[in-house]
Amino acid sequence: FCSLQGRGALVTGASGGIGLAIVERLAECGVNVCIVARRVEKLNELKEKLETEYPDVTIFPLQLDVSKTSEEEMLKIPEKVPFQVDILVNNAGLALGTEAVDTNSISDAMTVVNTNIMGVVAFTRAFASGMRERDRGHIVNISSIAGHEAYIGGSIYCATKHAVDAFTRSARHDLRNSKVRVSSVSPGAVRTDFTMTRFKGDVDAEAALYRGFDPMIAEDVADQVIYALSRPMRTQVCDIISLANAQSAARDIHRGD
Ligand code: 8X3
Repeated sequence: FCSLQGRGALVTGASGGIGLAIVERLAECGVNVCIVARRVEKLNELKEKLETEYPDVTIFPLQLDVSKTSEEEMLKIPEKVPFQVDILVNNAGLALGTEAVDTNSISDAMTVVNTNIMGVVAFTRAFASGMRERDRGHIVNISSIAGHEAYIGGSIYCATKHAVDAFTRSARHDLRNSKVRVSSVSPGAVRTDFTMTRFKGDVDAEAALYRGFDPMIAEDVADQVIYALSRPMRTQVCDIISLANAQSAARDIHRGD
């Protein structure tokens, strides 16, 4: 199942949630991983933990905030990584608030747009050129069911994930004349710190969203990423859409209480 040993990957948003689970699964598969996040302490801890657990694997921490990185610096990242990156997982993303379009915060919206869209654009630009040159590579964008649906209070987040979906499909067009593959993974309800960030620390709102059903966990999404990466070269997984068992749409959830 896991035929990825010895390869090199870069995962953004690697310090927690789905990103962390992806890094752990990649390391378990023998993949060297460049782990990118804004918080460097978490990255150093993760490096130590995974290199102890998987002595044959190199974990390379890279502290970076896309919104504060120049184009020149972005394009230099591939040279900084001590192994060739042929797997790029654009995972970093967030939602901030659930306000309606007439009351939401423009600065929060800018942060979400920058991370969710510009992060994907910038990392893809930085790594896709080398992938094309080597005629080898796989870009996996972590999207969301919000890339396929729009729901109350989700305007900015849903807009950014629709953008990720369109960008992923255009990238597949642009790279069709190379062996570089482009996939997205679009999960519904997964329980991670994501929702606490979205609700800005409102514990009750977080608990209410996950009340009475069994959400997916980060490892479920990591398995989907490994599935897409480990298909034979002739196959390009386009998008994996998944929902929690009790979910039939982003905000249609059967709660058994
Ligand atoms: C987050 C999942 O359902 O809140 O990507 O859009 S959802």
